[in-house]
Amino acid sequence: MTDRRTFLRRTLLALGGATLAGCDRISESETGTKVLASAEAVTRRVQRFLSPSTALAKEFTEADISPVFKPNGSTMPDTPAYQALLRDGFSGYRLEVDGMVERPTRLSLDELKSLGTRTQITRHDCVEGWSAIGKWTGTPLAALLDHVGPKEGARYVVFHCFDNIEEDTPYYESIDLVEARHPQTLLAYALNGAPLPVANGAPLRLRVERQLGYKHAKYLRRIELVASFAEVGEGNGGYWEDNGYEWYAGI
Ligand SMILES: Nc1nc2c(c(=O)[nH]1)N[C@H]1C(S)=C(S)[C@@H](COP(=O)(O)O)O[C@H]1N2
Ligand SMILES: [Mo]
Repeated sequence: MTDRRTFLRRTLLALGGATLAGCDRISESETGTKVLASAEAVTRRVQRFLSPSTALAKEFTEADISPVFKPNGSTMPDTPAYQALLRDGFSGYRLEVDGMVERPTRLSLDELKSLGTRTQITRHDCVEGWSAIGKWTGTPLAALLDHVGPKEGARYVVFHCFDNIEEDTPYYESIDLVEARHPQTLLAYALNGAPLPVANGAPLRLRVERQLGYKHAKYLRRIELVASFAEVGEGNGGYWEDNGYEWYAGI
């Protein structure tokens, strides 16, 4: 039994690797895009097989917490909407939740907190080659999904942010509903026991612990449920994905 599983895992890994190795060559052709998309689907399935959708990312102890949690990307959104909220200490903040949901809503931070809360100490890995361990407190995204009721056919959760990462280009990200319902996927409002600092995404940011840093959208403005993210941004599921990064950024 163990041998068969090991064999199956190795085969799947090899298959995923082989498919991906051809990426550079095939991406130039028009069909390349489709092949690439399916290669990524293979990676995702292989990864889900190796670590099932319920597997937890490693959690650490208080002693492991990094003295400084390095801020990266946007660290002070300069949009008027964000600046106005910041001036009032985010008292006027409402998270918008809409798209393919039964009960679209706008929630204050207190209303969000009342849906449930969880604290976890995890390691954040950025593609730029640095990591940091932090203690995050937030509302499980699953609890919010239960509150709004995804409609039949909804497949992805899109996170729209307050910051323009380039002039007139807002940061955004997306994950699928499996990742969204994972117990460690949080809408975090605190870091290391204090309200989330502006540099790290105040007042609310995503934690999606089994994926790389750029998936963890900061400065959440609006959460939208969709059947496909083809119509959002440039259609690849996130700002960095529109610039060539992979949509599924499993660690
Ligand atoms: N809205 C928004 N979210 C973002 C980014 C950003 O520039 N804007 N940068 C991403 C990247 S690349 C990383 S590594 C993390 C950094 O989170 P931190 O600033 O708390 O370290 O946020 C991610 N989420
Ligand atoms: Mo990053």
